[in-house]
Amino acid sequence: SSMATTSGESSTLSGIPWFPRKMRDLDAFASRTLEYGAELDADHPGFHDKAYRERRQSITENAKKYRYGQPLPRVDYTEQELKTWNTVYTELTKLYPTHACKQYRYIFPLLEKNCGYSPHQIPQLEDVSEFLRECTGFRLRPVMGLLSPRDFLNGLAFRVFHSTQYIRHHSKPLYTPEPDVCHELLGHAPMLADPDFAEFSHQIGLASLGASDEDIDRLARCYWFSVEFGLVKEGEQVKAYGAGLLSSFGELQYALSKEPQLLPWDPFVASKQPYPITQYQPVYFVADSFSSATDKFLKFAETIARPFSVWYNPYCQTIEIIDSL
Ligand code: TIH
Ligand code: FE2
Repeated sequence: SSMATTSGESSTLSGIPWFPRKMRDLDAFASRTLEYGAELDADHPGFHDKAYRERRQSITENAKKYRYGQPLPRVDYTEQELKTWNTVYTELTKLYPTHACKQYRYIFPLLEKNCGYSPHQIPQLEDVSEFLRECTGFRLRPVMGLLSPRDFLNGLAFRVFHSTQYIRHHSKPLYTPEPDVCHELLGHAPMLADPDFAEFSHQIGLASLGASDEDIDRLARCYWFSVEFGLVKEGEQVKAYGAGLLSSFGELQYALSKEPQLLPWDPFVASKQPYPITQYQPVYFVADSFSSATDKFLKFAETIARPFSVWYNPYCQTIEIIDSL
């Protein structure tokens, strides 16, 4: 039988890693960030720049304080930050017509019209989040830096996308190894407005709930080779849909050059494929479409051992557990 248990309880299922059961449970992630999160690594271009570090800290403090239901913090960006954004925006928008997938090209002008996307202003997460909610039910949530793959993927199960709000260091506008507001708003946000892509992302999130550590690793690699660095066929051509490409002027060109190796999207292969995080990817996976990428992903997700299945209840914003043992 398929009896859903009472929704929204944060009770622990014995032997299963904890996972959020209701939207408000995501508040628990706020203080847990990794690596570049609270303190910058020594080889980061901003490491020795005291003013940059302080600025970043004042932005991430608000992300840390954020709780479910509050409006997302607004940031009054400085002249220098706007200049960095202007460079990134100006260079990338030259490439989108030839390099970005058709869903991206369709949505981008809508963001210009509705959310203040322009070379002269950094859109506010709150405005973009509201727009996404109307398109696909996705919303943004501010985050200090990198979350653990488990927390980050769990957020997707609620159609919540955790976004940084600070900007990359002005010395290196065209590539950064870590997420920043350019990466979130130019890379991720436009794609999250597409219903098929949103569904694909949601399914990765659902598969991650209560998964073992090994399965989280496999899912994180699937996520990396799709949502972050995915390519998609468009007739005879190949275009980018991965956010890490759409936010990097350098890597976007490289990905569609003859240099990297391209493989057909196969989550069974992608889930085992290692990858570098501080340089261009040697391997990319090419999907036929987002709906076929989702079908293939769902076949893969069946191999994730879990003694229950889950369903997202969008009316209550809760995870329902079905056939729990
Ligand atoms: N490399 C991307 C950029 O320069 O915008 C940022 C990231 C991609 C993947 C994780 S962070
Ligand atoms: Fe990302």
